[in-house]
Amino acid sequence: MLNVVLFGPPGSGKGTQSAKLIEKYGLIHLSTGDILRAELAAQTELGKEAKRYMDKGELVPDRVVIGMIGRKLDENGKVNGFIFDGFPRTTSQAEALDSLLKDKNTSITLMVALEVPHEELVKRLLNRGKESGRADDQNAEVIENRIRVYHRETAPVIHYYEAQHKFFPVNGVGSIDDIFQRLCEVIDKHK
Ligand code: B4P
Repeated sequence: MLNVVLFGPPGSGKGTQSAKLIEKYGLIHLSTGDILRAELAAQTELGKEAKRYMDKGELVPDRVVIGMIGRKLDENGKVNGFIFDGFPRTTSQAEALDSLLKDKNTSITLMVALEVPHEELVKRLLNRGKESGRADDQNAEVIENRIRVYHRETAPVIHYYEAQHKFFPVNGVGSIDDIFQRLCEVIDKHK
């Protein structure tokens, strides 16, 4: 199986590139952000709990997202592999993911991390906020908090994969197609 963690700060292009990668490699896309937004739209108890965190740009508690990913892995039995988009976002989530995959006799192949400067992230997210209606993209303070939370809680996940020699940074600035080519080169080399 090919199991890719697509990593990067908010607005780095994870969702955008995932859509292209799943098509090329025939993978299942698991985006915790998308799953949480679907729960929110369906007004489930989980969605209502998640909303309290997402609206402020904070991370949803580990137990909630780990449970969600566990259920999604169980729903998808025999597949080529997965793209994990926006997950893991904490070291505890990374440890839990390793253990969930081990139960299925598989593991993470590599982590590709999109690197984009701060100002570009803010610009992209505010732009998306104008069109998408996403509450967390419309408020500059919430965007800054998401980026702060990324540096404080999520960036340390890099060390987790670095220690396993599975971390590969990729320049996330440029055209969507150019960035896609860069990602494919890294994946093809290590799959
Ligand atoms: P996510 O849905 O994961 O949102 P994101 O990281 O902000 O966006 P993404 O990275 O997918 O967007 P993209 O760059 O593709 O998370 C939202 C919230 O959910 C979190 O704040 C948190 O509360 C919660 N959450 C999710 N997962 C969690 C977890 N595991 N644990 C705890 N909480 C969790 O796109 C951004 C914009 O840039 C788009 O408009 C796109 O068109 C544009 N863009 C992309 N590539 C570009 C390029 N090359 N040039 C110019 N623009 C580009």
